[in-house]
This record gives sequence, C-alpha cells and structure tokens, in this order.
Amino acid sequence: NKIYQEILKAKANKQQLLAILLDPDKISWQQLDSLCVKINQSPATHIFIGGSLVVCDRMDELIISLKQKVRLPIVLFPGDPSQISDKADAILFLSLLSGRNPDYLIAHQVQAAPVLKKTSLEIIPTAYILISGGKKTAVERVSKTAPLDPENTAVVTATALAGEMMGNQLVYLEAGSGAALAVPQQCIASVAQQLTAAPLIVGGGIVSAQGIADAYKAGADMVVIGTAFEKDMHFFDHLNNQ
Ligand code: 1GP
Repeated sequence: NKIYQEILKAKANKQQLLAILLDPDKISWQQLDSLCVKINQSPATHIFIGGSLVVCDRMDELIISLKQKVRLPIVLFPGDPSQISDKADAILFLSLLSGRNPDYLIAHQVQAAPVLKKTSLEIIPTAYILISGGKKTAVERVSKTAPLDPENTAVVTATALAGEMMGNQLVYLEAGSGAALAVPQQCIASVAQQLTAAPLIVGGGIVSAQGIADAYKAGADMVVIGTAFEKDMHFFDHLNNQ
C-alpha cells in the first residue's frame, strides 16, 4: 500500500497534498498534451480520475496517456463500479456514509470487490461524506442521498469518526463538484481535530488560492481541485498572483 503510506508520511511531515480531479467526460481530449504540461507545472501531488456519472468508456485510454506524460500517482475516484480501470495505481474504495442509500453503502462495493480482486490496484477504503454546498450537486442527484448540514458539525464529525472506526483509511469531506460553497473551515477543523489517524481530504467548490489555503489551515491534509482546473487549465499559473 505504497500510495497510502506516502499520504501518511506527507501528513506526518505536514506536507500539503493536492489532487487534480479529471472527469473523462469533461476534459478536453484535444488538449490533453497541454493539460499534462499544466499538471506537471502545478503543485499537484496526485491525480484523481472519475465522476458521479461518467458515460465515456475511455477511462483506460485516458490513464495510459496520462501515465506517459505525468509522473503522479493516478487514483480512481469512481462514481460506480463501471469506472474501475486496472491501468490506475489505486482506487478510493468509497462508502457514502453521509447518506442512507444501501447502493452506495454496500451494494456497489459488493459488485466491485470481485473485479478489484483481479487487479493490482491499491485499495484505499475511504469514508466519503457529502456536505451541503449551497446547491444540489451531481453526487446528491446520482446517489439520491441528502448531504449533511455543514453547520451541524456534531453530526459531520460523528460521521467521520464512525467512518474511521469502521476501518476507513481516509476521510473525504465533499461539497460536490462545482459546489457554490466549499466545506466551511469550522466544519473541516472539527473533523480534523477529532480524527485519530486518518488523513483528511477536502474538495468541492474550491476555486481560489484563498480557498485552498483556508482548507489546509483548517486541517485538510489533501485538497481536491476539479472544476477550477477543468474550466481553466492556467488555474495553477494564476494561483501565486491571487
Ligand atoms: C469533486 O471534490 C471534487 O468530487 C472537486 O470538486 O469540481 O468543485 O473542484 P470541484
């Protein structure tokens, strides 16, 4: 479990991790070469691939191309078992613990397990917690689950703790891709202070240097950037000037 060990090491060394989320349905395939140049110039430490609803079947192709041009670990962040590719390095084996839809708590995992068993993907069990981000996002629509209220830090924190106690190795606070509001600092801080060992990932609606800095300051070990880079591949060039 090399990738997870490196995440733990980074956390211990207080190194800030950053994942760029690429959704195969949304990236510009014609500009893949330039996209890779920009990824290499960015502060990203990981690439996440997936989405709530990926319809394109070019997952393998995307990962193979990325591996030729980018030297970052490629981690699947799947919306469902159809998004498994043995070309990646690892997979976030997600349980949507904020929701009460059994499909996303156990059924998809049962479907995925025999497929994953045949791959050499590193499997990283992850407590995935959807937080309301001000507007209905794809995760909420597709999973048919309600997000948690970020003001109710007691419930968010209890959910994260339960996730860690159940054996999840990572906790992911997710406002949803393209969220109007990112997970508030107070909510991140409450979870970060209570977790025993699991590194904390925060994503959804983070679109500025300030947003990234705020998440780290509150206790995020890894920040995920999807939409901001998807809309503007120069996003990371501008960061230092913001
Ligand atoms: C979504 O957390 C990620 O799963 C990233 O969200 O697209 O809003 O950056 P954004």
